[in-house]
Amino acid sequence: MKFDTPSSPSLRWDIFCRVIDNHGDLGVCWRLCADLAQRGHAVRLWVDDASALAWMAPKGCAGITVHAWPDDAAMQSLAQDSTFNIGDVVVEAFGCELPEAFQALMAQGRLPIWVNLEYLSAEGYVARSHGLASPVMSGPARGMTKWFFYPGFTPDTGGLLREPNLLEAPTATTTPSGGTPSTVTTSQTRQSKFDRAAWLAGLPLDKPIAANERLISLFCYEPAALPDLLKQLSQAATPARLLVAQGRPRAAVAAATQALHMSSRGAGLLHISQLPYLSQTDFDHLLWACDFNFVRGEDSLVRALWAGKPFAWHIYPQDDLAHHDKLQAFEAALDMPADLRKFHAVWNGLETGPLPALSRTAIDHWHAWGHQTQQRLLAQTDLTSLLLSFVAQKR
Ligand code: TRH
Repeated sequence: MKFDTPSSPSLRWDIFCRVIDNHGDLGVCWRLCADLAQRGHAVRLWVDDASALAWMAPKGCAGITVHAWPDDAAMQSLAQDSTFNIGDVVVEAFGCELPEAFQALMAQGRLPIWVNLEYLSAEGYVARSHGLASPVMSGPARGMTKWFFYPGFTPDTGGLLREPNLLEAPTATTTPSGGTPSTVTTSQTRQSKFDRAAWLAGLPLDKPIAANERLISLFCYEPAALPDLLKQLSQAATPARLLVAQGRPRAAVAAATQALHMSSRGAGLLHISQLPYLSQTDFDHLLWACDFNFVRGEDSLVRALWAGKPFAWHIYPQDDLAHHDKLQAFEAALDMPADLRKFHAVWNGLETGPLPALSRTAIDHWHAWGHQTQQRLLAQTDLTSLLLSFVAQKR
């Protein structure tokens, strides 16, 4: 299914997010909220656990207000508040069920466009299901329609989140008070303005980075191949710096170094440095600054694609092993080189070791693929633009 992208009026959005685990649910929702706000929309984010925003988005964002997931008491007072209006668009992220009392409010007055934002996948069902309607058959919103919006890697899907000024010179439409809209084009993108050396120098690291160190970021769950990676890097002939993200990666590295009887700061030419929690903006900077990125889940994968650098994806593991097909669909959709697929197979436990060498030659070889993939995806319309067009069609 293909949607046009007409310019859209400023809308009011209610976006609902439940944090199931880790950081991706909130990470994706916040990126969407920030992208919409940057385009002039007013966004209310309803989330059951907003605590991670303290580091993900410490400065907040103009145009977004964050609200606790409304319980019965909160819903009662909203229902009695004559100034409260449901947004033009209501997004339930990743199938989180909207509170019934909120659905009841939605069913009164002008009906909002109700969108279920799904998880990202390259599997075939995504294009088949993207944009489908789901009539609501029961409950207070009976008679309304919910629309399924699937992010994806091809033009027949909902695309990938990419805010306007990330890689493309943005075209902003401004309306001076009392005047007619005019179009202003700025030529600098966030990535082109990035000062790598200055940013790295500002990181609170245990040891300054040397010019000859290969920089590798690590954001993963608990890959069985992690000790193999550390051993390999410590025995390599060239120096490497592993920049380890907070949380599960830090704990996984601690367990791996202990099992290897290696210092927590590394061995040989490998130096391991711990990172603090970074804001999403600085997390992007980390990916742009490194020669190779280990990412996981959903949002960091997309940001690694936009970084245009080679990366390895630790896919979110599922009990029924559904992630095996999901990983292979991703590799096929993006024409991943065979040796990088092999690396992914071992990193994700689809095959047992040894982990292929993360050598300078391998990284250089995968670099071309990372750049081509970035350019290829950049040619496609981004998720927020597609969502705005979709909403405009349904209103
Ligand atoms: O944390 P993740 O593994 O998240 C998810 C969730 O587990 C979700 O339930 C699951 O379905 C999904 O994966 C597939 O990985 P992800 O998606 O990359 O989210 C991490 C977010 O945290 C991302 O927005 C980047 C952000 N982040 C920072 O902003 N600063 C940091 O320092 C770190 C480590 C992450």
